[in-house]
Amino acid sequence: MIDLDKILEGAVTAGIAGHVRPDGDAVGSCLGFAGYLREAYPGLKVNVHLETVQEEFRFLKGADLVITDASEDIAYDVFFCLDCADVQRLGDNIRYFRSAAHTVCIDHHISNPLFAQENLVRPDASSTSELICDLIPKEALTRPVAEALYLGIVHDTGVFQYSCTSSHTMELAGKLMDTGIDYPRIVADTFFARSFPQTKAMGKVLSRSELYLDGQLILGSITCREISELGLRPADLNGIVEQLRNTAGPCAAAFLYETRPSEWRISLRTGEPVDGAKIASHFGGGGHVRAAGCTLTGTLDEVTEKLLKQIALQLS
Ligand SMILES: [Mn+2]
Repeated sequence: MIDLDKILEGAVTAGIAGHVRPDGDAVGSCLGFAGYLREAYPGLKVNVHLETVQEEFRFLKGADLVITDASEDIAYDVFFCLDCADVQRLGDNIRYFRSAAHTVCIDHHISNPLFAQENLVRPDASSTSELICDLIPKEALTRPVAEALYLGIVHDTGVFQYSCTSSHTMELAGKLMDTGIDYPRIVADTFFARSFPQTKAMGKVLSRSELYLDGQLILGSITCREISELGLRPADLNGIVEQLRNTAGPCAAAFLYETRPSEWRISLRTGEPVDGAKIASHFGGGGHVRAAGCTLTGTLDEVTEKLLKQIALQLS
């Protein structure tokens, strides 16, 4: 564990940032942590930097204060980098990491190279939100902080479903529930709810999905043109790879979405014997054994071919 009192001793400003295309865990851990620091260290000026905050997360306390453009020159006394498997995942906010006097990384990705001056990296934690919850004295947990952390844990565990969920995760989630948060609403409105265009996008991907490698891989894709025709952004495609993975038979699911012409983001969800993190890091990406991602360039056929080759290596 890191010692927050020691890290923040004498500090006047603290910056917190999560990864690009922030997901529930990135947003939840950043806002939960910021909420706690603002309450526990009243003299400290705390800023949160995130590329964007999705509509469904904006009810969280402090979401309206998030700085989304990285144009301002700020040199923080302490800069916390949350849920980032590597420093590049900070995107444009990397400038605040570079200019900070002291840097701290809090993360749960197994591929994390411990890139900050101080690192709290635990691959056995379900989420960065779980790590933040561990850091905070439980008697200091307030409802707004608990809402943010519960949201983050819910998103990274697939509502306590994935194998990253431990009994410790459940204990912490129980402590968060005890603050009186509306947990059914958090799950329904931020995890399961989809807009109509999102439902259409999911239908498109699922109906065109194909089996490869003797039925051991299911693969679905959508082009950037189709994404923009539906009025969606790549961030709106969460949940599709999990639906592919629900298919009985294949031990791996891949969802390919084109972020700009000929650039494909690949989301992997895998079961034994396929190690998604290994495949993703082969292509310069990262993630977890069961959930990982990377970016490849080329035509859909070329990208699919490259991916199949790597998965086939693990199956043989
Ligand atoms: Mn995470």
